[in-house]
Amino acid sequence: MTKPSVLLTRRWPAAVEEKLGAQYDLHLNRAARPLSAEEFREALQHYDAVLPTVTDKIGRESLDVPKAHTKIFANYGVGYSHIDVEAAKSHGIAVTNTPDVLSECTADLAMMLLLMVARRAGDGEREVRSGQWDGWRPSHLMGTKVSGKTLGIVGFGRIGREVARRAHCGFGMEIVVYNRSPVPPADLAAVNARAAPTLDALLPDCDFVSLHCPGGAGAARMIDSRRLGLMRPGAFLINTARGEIVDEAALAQALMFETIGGAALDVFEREPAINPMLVQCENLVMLPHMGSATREARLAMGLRVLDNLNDFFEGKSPRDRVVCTETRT
Ligand code: 8YV
Repeated sequence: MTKPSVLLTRRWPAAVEEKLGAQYDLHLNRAARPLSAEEFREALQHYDAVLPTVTDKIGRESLDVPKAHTKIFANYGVGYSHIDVEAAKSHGIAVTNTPDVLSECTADLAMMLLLMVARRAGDGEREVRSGQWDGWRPSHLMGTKVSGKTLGIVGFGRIGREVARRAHCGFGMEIVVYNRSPVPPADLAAVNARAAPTLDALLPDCDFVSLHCPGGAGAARMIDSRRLGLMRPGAFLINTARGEIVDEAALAQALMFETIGGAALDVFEREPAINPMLVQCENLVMLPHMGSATREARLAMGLRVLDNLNDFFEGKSPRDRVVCTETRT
């Protein structure tokens, strides 16, 4: 039996590429850049499976082929707002993602950003490296205490829960949650959290707000200038979810006029482009989309993709199916 052909749109950790290569007819994109829409359309005519990442914008243009040969997009990552799932479905292409295996590392990074912005770690690091530090003084780089403060979690899925656990058990923070669907009381009780009825109700109650909801058109600019205005003066916004959730121009304005205390971002509206207004903001920490960037998580994500592919090509329903089409027999 011939092995299904599989295209990796970017290079993955070597151990995963090796495992994929042992089971599938593996093709690698050796260029260190994402595929263009034209290259993507070409790939759809040839490969049984295409394994994309967040840098592949799989919208109508990339899917504009009369008939796709590809049967599955097995995405390397939990978020899939870069894939037009309706268009994929109309071609009969199944879509899977990689939940669970990156939740802890992404939550660790969210906590790191929260601490960095509150305690001015970026300012301090820049000062030391540039040789500008002229010694200890009582009012030098004073930040904001984290322990015991109130943290608002927007989106109480796997990552949001891990952040709540760290913040509550490790830092004694009070947790307030806003989630689109009701959260079971036991899940709230696990971190002594209370649920806010709306996002607008959560924002004024929090010293820190951390975003953990899915991106996509439905969430676009959910945090806009009005909602930034509902945050406490001195409060901090943390985004490790998706860039489109925050109106960056409105955020830059809030940071410049110091209507909030600061922000920390791992994701951006037009990655890897950074809004030049954000670069001007001193009370902002920025990282290059590295929430899941640990050897452990990236390996586990790859193995999870492999699981999904194996299920799919064995005719079973993949465990992480987000778009359902009939499975291959
Ligand atoms: C991934 C992420 O590295 O999983 C996600 O949704 O944002 C990142 O942790 C990225 O998506 C890889 O494609």
